[in-house]
Amino acid sequence: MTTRPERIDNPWGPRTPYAPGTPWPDRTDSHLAPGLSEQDVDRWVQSASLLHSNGDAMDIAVREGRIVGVRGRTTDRVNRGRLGPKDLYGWQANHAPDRLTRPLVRDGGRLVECDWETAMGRIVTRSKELLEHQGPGSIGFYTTGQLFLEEYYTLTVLARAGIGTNHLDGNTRLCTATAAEALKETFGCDGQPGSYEDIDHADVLALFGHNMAETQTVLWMRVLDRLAGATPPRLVCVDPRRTPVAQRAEVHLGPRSGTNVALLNALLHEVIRTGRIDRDYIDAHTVGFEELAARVKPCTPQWAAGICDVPAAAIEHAAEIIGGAQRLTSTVLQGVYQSHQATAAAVQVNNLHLIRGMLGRPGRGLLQMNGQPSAENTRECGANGDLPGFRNWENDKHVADLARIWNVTPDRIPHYAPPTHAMQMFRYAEQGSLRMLWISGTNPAVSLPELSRIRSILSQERLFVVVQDLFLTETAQLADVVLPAATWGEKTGTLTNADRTVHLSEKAVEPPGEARTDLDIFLDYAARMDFRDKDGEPLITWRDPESAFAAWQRCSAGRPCDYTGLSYAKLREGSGIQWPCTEQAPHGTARLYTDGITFAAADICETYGKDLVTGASVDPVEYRSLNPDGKAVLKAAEYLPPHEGTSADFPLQLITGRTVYHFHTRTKTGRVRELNAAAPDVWAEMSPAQAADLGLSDGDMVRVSTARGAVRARLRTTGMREGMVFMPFHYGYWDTPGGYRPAEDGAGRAANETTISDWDPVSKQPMFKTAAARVTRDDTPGGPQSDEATRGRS
Ligand SMILES: Nc1nc2c(c(=O)[nH]1)N[C@H]1C(S)=C(S)[C@@H](COP(=O)(O)OP(=O)(O)OC[C@H]3O[C@@H](n4cnc5c(=O)[nH]c(N)nc54)[C@H](O)[C@@H]3O)O[C@H]1N2
Ligand SMILES: Nc1nc2c(c(=O)[nH]1)N[C@H]1C(S)=C(S)[C@@H](COP(=O)(O)OP(=O)(O)OC[C@H]3O[C@@H](n4cnc5c(=O)[nH]c(N)nc54)[C@H](O)[C@@H]3O)O[C@H]1N2
Ligand SMILES: [Mo]
Repeated sequence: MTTRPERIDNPWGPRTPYAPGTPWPDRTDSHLAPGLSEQDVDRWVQSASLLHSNGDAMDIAVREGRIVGVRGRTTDRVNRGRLGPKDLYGWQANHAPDRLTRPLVRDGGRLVECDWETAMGRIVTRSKELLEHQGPGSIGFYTTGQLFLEEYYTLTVLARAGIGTNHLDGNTRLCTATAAEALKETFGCDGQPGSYEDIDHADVLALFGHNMAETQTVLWMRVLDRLAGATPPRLVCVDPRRTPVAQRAEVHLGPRSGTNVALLNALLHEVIRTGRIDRDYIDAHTVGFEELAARVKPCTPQWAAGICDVPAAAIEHAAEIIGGAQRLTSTVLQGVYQSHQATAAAVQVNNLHLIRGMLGRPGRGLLQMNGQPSAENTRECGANGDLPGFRNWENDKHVADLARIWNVTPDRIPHYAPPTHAMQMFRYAEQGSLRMLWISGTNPAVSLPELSRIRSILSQERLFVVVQDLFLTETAQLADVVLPAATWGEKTGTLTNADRTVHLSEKAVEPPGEARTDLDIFLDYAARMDFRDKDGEPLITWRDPESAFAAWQRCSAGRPCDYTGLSYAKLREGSGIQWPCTEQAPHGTARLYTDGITFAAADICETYGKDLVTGASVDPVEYRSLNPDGKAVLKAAEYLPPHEGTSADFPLQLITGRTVYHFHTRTKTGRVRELNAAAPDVWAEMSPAQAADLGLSDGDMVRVSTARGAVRARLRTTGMREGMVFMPFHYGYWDTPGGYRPAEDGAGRAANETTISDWDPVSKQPMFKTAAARVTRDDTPGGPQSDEATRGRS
């Protein structure tokens, strides 16, 4: 046995306890290549982590033109110097020997290396052919939450005003579409209300479907430090698994998956029944309270206990804690967003805050979390299913305003229907109306639901697939053109974390071989396509990150996500700054909605809202009459059972998610020794009682099957609900040890072989956390490693 690095065994490091209302103490974490000390570092280059949404600020250590380590930025508001395991070790993936260094094109069925001229030439020829013969709707772009703001903005302009297609979305659809939608439904507009500093003040913390300990390790360090200090906050956790968060909670509610709305309605019921509401706040700042109160009236804890299979007394206990809070901070993440009735449930957390007046003050923080490092920018820049600057596609004045900024006629910007969501884009490709799909910074052949279907869509002869990535991923292997991208540390740009903190990440080293930055690739394409504005001048006038940032600032001016008070120079002098940042608020803005609700008025709002059951749009006239003064909307929702219930064939509920050591499809973390050794292969989790019931025990090889497909995994018995099985979704096929692959009738390694093509009707976010499955023993040879190390921590 080799010894494991310290921060693998203890991801959160040592405690620095602190009391409420005092600043979070500093602690500077760093990791350098073996044998090096700080004296050996030539220079430190400012950056922030690209392996989660927390926005951990760090400096990159450079020696002889190579990255040799990282150190947390002690001055930064987000982490005060701390780094998580992926931050500390993840940079080594930049040096992976199998980085793509030259473009590839498909010739005679095989991908072969070529020069940029050939690769871009093919893309441009196909784009022009399609535009001429099939129109702009035949071209789609599927991007990510992992590029920089400058890159998304450029992509948005070239797709929406250059090509003129409505088919542009991000993998943020899989990630934070529900966060955006829930904020839009309640506040009329996207934009995180709270701040991480709320954790410093909170007397109650409530985490809904958020395994913060493993997915935002540095934010969890902040919570752990509060829990270790004087007058700690009380902690409520809602998660069917006994996660590290659940283990520290005063009340842990572990509902059946897909029942969040029932549970939240019961919490609302109790808070209202016991009169723990803030009438003045409700009257001044909200509409819809009577409907909400009527809707949750029958939702007693006993009623919810029957649906969620959680003791009624535990629900009452949680309601008492939440109802009694003076400074309530809540977070919501994938246990809500990727589960059944995603938006309806996320909105009920907003409602809890509104009826208690828990908004816009220190400790009164609402955080509809993000996941990816720059998901916020994908949303702001309109590279997801929205228009840039949180503009409303149904408001002609907003479209005209955008047309003015881009100097095009309004009809150039598609707004005949909502921007196409990712699952619909794949459907169009399946049906044949979409003929070119340009995928940047995402690996759908592992991360989308029902992989056999995704593979067959991407493999079609008639679909021209472009993939822009660092590696020859499972998706890139199916492409017609592969473009080698530069990444974090090799390019300059900005990224905005889950609490609106904007960081600058600077280029530290040269990218490998001929790899180019995503910005340069998009700019090159726009130039080759010769996109023009309405005066015949080039549509895109910027040439580098800083001028792209300036262009975005003009687009953001006067909108909620106003960047006009920021600059690269200002970010360089200091560290992270929260938007809106303007002349009036030059140091940024900690919290939104400190003086009431600001962006919900009909002529400002990003949306007029949707029906929480069907997703049907509310029309503008109805919105104006419902909400004439632009207040927050308290939207009630009825609990509905999950679409795919359990059955005799598939008796277990299947949920999928993450481990602390890996990021998504492991393209980076799987290539880092420390991280990969900590969790080298796929496993399935079950409670010991559930396993015993099936005649299985810890360490057995099992097959997890659903109506879509199956996965072979090693069984781990852990603390979680009975009747349930959990799998991490990180493992794909690029590094399959014995070459085991999903055969027609066999089982694969990727959890998404088993997940369902179904999504929330409101946010269109796929349901990775509600499916029905069967688990059986599987003794076929080969398959996941039995390495003790796969146990990691749990
Ligand atoms: N280590 C690591 N960190 C990451 C990432 C990573 O891949 N690895 N990815 C980043 C990204 S993009 C994201 S989106 C975030 C995601 O961060 P999280 O949302 O914290 O992570 P998940 O594991 O997807 O899901 C959270 C929890 O939801 C629970 N859950 C499942 N079904 C239900 C349900 O019906 N109700 C409730 N209440 N809970 C349920 C699961 O048991 C799980 O513990 O993490 C970010 N940080
Ligand atoms: N079953 C199940 N499925 C899930 C989830 C789940 O919980 N369960 N979670 C969903 C969520 S929340 C998310 S966010 C998605 C994530 O799903 P993906 O986005 O598919 O996962 P990643 O592995 O992060 O893929 C990012 C790709 O971008 C490449 N890349 C990294 N940096 C750069 C860069 O600078 N430029 C370019 N061009 N490429 C770059 C990486 O090599 C990698 O191939 O998965 C979703 N799928
Ligand atoms: Mo995500």
